[in-house]
Amino acid sequence: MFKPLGGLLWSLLLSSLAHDNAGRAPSISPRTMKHMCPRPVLRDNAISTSIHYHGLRMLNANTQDGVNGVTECPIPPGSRKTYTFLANQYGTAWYHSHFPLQYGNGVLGPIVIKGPASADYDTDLGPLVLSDWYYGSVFEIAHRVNNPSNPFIPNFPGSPPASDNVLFNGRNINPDGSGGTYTRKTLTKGKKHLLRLINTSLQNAFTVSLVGHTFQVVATDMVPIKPITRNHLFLGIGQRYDVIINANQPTANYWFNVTFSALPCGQSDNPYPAAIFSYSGASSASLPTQRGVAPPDSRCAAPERDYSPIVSRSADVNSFAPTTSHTLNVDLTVDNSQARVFWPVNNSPLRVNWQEPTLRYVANNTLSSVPRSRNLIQIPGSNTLTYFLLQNNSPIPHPIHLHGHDVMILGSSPPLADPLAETQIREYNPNTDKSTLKGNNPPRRDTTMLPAWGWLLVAWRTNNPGVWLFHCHVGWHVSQGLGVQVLERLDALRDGGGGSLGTVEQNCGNWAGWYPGSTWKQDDAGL
Ligand SMILES: [Cu+2]
Repeated sequence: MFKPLGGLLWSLLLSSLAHDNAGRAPSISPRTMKHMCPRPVLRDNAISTSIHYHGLRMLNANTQDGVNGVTECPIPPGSRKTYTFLANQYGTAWYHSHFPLQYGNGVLGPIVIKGPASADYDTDLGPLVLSDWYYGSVFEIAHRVNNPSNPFIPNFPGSPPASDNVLFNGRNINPDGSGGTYTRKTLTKGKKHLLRLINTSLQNAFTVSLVGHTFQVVATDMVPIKPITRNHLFLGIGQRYDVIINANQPTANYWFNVTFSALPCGQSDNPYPAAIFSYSGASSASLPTQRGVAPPDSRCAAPERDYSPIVSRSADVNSFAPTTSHTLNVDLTVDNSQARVFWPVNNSPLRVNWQEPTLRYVANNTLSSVPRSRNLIQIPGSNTLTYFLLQNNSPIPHPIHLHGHDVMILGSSPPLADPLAETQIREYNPNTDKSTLKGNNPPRRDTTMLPAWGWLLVAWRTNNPGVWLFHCHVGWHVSQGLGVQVLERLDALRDGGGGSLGTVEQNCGNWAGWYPGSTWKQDDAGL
């Protein structure tokens, strides 16, 4: 049974990951930071949690990935867990609860690991966290999203509500004008400013633009790229961009605008979500005067093809041929017997068991008894490329996130103008689609969009032993089953290549003692 979070006390402690003496460097080089120990501590008497570090690869540290039911048991009230890992990337990431939907109630935050950038800048403005926000508890809203007979959009089972607001670093004015404050960032005229954009939403995808200015993009998620200038940027859920803003306009205040696609990847009841970028010297009491022009509809997709990573990786696309075991078919279904909406993958909605994390099966050599509902896929090879083709048999686009890796985005079908008017998937067709694939240094990131009624082809190298969640980052959808677990390099994982498997049990005893008497019972994917 779901319970609202209202009135409960949270204490989430996370030591800063910023490395304040690692400034810019003239060229890209890896930096390694040791002894980073984020310490989320839950003090609460009614609910568990599990903290995931979105975008951090957890190289050889799968046991620290923070996914309840996969890499650990949930952290019950009164218990604690210290996550320990080597931060071997730099850039912009975020942490969030992987307990179902919980991050939609605010259990999230940005992570910045400072390092070099692929273009020069003067000032690091830090993160700008963009989040949809709902006045009710998302646990309560979930009842209606899951109920096929009472959807938020009539006759569309599973349709979610529009967000009540959009927050910028946790703040905004109330859309009805009754209170709140705009988030402001300060620009210095003549200077270049690095800004770290993060979409931490439960459901909303955003297009962002800054009136009178452009964005020089230098990183996609945690992958530095050759600098490329954009007038506006689309951010699916979980995605980040590091951008440089050149303050070359007259001293004034400027709107930083969020706009939405007309397609089904997010709407808000705030018609004009915005923050304010003020040149130093401009009146901090006044609002910007130029409202700006809305960018073209994103169609829920980023034009990612031109993003060229600085560190090149390539995949052989000519020899790619779809296989049943590496094709993931995504559907929207209604189970009338349960009166529930599901998002199954290959006809199976994912459901983990909090009491039986998948890594326990690895440790105990009992993988043959893993139930079908865990959607566990063991992939072959060691340090070889693995390919996955995703096919979306629905009109809803999905932000697809892989834990433990950046994926090469080899290709995807073009976004449709009006997917709700369509009824047929365009499956990947080698005869016509192979020539559109990009294998030579393709865009690379940890989250990318699966188009409505279309396909997405990604690849990664099996160089990180672990059980990695591969899922849609719409909170509703993963809770309704849209995900699989990928088991990579089992032998190395058994030998401690993902960290000591003994740590998997750390909170399981406490959790098993608490859960039977709690009023909170798993009734979804558990993620
Ligand atoms: Cu989805």
